[in-house]
Amino acid sequence: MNATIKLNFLIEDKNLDADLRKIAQKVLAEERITFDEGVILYEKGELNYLGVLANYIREKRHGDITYFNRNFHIEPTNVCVYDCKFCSYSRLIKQRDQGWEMEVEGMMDIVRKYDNEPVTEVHITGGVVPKQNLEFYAEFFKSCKAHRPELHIKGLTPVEYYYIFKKAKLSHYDGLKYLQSCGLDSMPGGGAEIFHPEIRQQIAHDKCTAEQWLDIHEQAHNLGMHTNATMLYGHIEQFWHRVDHMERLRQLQDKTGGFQTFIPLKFRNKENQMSAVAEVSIIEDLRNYAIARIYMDNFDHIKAYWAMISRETAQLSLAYGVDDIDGTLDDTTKIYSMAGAEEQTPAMSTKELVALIKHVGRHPIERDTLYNVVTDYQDVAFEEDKVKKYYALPVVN
Ligand code: V47
Ligand code: SF4
Repeated sequence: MNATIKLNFLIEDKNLDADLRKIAQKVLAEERITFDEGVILYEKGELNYLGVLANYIREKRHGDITYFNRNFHIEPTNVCVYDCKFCSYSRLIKQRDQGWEMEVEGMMDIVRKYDNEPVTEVHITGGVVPKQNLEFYAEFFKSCKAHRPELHIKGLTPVEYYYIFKKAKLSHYDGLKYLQSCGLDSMPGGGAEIFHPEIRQQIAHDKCTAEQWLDIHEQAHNLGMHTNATMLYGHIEQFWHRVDHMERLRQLQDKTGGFQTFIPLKFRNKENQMSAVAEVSIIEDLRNYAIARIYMDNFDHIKAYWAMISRETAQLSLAYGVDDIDGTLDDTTKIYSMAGAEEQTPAMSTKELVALIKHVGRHPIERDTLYNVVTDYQDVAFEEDKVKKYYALPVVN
């Protein structure tokens, strides 16, 4: 059954709650849902209902297309001046002997490791330390571009930039403009956590505020850069805090149009100061992706970060609004493995990613950071033995 028929079926269901029917009608009419309706979705929306709405929007925008990219990560340090309660990965300055702090040359060694690989993006993020300052990143961005000009640098978050620009006595706009001239191309979505101060104060009390995070993205957009946005969910926040978070992003997107992708990040509870907080279920993950797809009507893409939620959940998410499952990557990212993610050494080849997407009836496309098509894999066949590792879940629709 196609997605439109399913949505109409649902709207005609006499047993459907009146609020939920109204929201479904709005989705069919392509009308924006309100803050209160966002909360209603979280409070009353069952998985099947949310899946029908989110998949309708997903297929209307992208059909079966599912994007991924070929990237690698550099985490310049895991030492950090901040003390986020959910962070399993960082070490405080006083414990810096237990962590790592790279020099520009060490980062360039990682870049050179990929010289013969067809990667299109380097994703850089990590902790915040005084010596990795404006000059440090300027030198790295310049060296990276000198070595491999076409490699897209998706680098650092407002958490790092707020600290670096304050020390350098530069405005957000001037700091970003300077680093853009050194080679910075775009910004990943990290550091957003939950914007509302009631929660932010408890989980990330000493890093940049919501307003500072949003302003740095706004200035990046003003400079013509594209950026992503994340939301760390499933810990001590309530549903309305998630809606508040998405609402702030939706408003900035109305203003600038500079966001590409919204990435909900599931809180993982291993070895951090919030280990007593239970993780939410996979059902809640899927509900959350679906509500994000419905609420964020001005975001083109919803991404599931497979390294964090497992390959199987990433496959399932493609029926709940997600159209992007991030990149092929090496074990260079430690943020999730240290927090208890299923993937302890997250690495997936292009063949594996393609198989994963095809097994749930979707159409794999390798993209670059800006969603230009690099390779359409729909009709590319790989050897069977590479795909047998995964469950072949039922084809969607
Ligand atoms: O900001 C840290 C999160 C983020 C935990 O833009 C945790 O393409 C869950 O932003 N449980 C960094 N999450 C990663 C990130 C990202 C990832 C993939 C793609 C993109 C993109 C961005 O990781 C942090 C924080 O929100 N995080 N600790 C944890 N225990
Ligand atoms: Fe530092 Fe980022 Fe960890 Fe917070 S989440 S402690 S800013 S590395």
